[in-house]
Amino acid sequence: MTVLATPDKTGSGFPLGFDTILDPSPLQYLDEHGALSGALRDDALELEPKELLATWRAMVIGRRFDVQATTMVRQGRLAVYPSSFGQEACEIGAILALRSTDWFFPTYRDCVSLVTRGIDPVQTLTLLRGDWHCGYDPQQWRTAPQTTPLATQGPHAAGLALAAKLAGEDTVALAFCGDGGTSEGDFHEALNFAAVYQAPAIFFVQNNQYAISVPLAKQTHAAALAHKAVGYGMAGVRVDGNDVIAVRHVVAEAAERARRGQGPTLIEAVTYRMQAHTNADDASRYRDESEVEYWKVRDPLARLQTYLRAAGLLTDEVVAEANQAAEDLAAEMRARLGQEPEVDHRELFAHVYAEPTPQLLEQAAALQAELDAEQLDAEQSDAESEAGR
Ligand SMILES: Cc1ncc(C[n+]2csc(CCOP(=O)(O)OP(=O)(O)O)c2C)c(N)n1
Ligand SMILES: [Mg+2]
Repeated sequence: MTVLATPDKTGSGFPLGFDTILDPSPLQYLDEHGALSGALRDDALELEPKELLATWRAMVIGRRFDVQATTMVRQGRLAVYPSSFGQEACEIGAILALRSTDWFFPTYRDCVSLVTRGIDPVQTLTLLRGDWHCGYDPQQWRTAPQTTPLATQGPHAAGLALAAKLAGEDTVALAFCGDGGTSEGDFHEALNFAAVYQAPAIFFVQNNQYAISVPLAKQTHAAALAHKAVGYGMAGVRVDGNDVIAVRHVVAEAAERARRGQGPTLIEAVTYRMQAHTNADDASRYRDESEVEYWKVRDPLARLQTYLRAAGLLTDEVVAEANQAAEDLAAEMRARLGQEPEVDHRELFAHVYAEPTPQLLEQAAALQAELDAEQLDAEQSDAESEAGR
């Protein structure tokens, strides 16, 4: 569903029919059986077979990364991991539609996107190991640190997009956000600012139906989150978020519009959070297994795979190579995350303010005193057990 293709300022009236507003059916290229669907049939497949295979391969690798990260949490090697299992069409399709010179503003759920951008997989997990920094160089990768405070990345993306426009660059800024994040003030301020200044920004909402335990019906009364674009006078589109070809297509189109000076786009991608919110959450307390089953058959990876098989593009060799690459990645994650990182506790206080406040200095001294006392205790009990031998 394209909510608003191009704002019509010529005086011919509101560019939307009410039917369009009330029809929230998402744009789709492949249906859940991997067969060609309706609306995008003619224009979406500008992707060469080589690119389709590369997209599929990135999904295989992204999924393996996700499964491995979930396992590493259970082993105590990661503090927390918000899984994006089942959201790969969004995580990967959106990134592959960007240029490497574009900026990306991810949330905590978007490690798979970072991996797809080419960032070292172990570095992408730095924050989730409990470190104070994001692990990679945001400038080098044109990827902001993953944000945990909901929707704060929206204004960052809007600001960067406007700065790029003023500098005469053709950079686009894409910010991810969850369905829950759309209830934050920051989300609306970002959209309004970007629309007023016609900033080359894309606001991509991964509507995975839940904000922790809060279902979409309690998040909004609107028929579609994409409708919010209308209120800000920007283009809006609702896409099947489990259809990677459709996602790539709408993001590429939004980026093209932004580069042509036609301003921001709001994309709502309809998908599903297959796992619990994080390992700290028990989803069975607030949703039915039948709902998960419904989405299982809409799996984005299986859908593309079926399509590629039927098209004769996916040979056994191609599958074997991708699976091997995914297993190599998982093995590397196990090996590198299995090592204890070198941690200097003083770093906790080092980068909070340019000049540390008296309170910070006091806390740093208290922690040091506690660690010194622990050390002394350990040395004394070592000496006692030595003497007792
Ligand atoms: C400003 C802010 N308020 C509350 C929270 C606590 N919180 C963390 S995740 C979350 C739910 C977010 O849901 P959604 O935006 O749909 O993203 P998802 O986790 O589904 O990807 C909430 C409320 C937070 N991180 N930041
Ligand atoms: Mg959500």
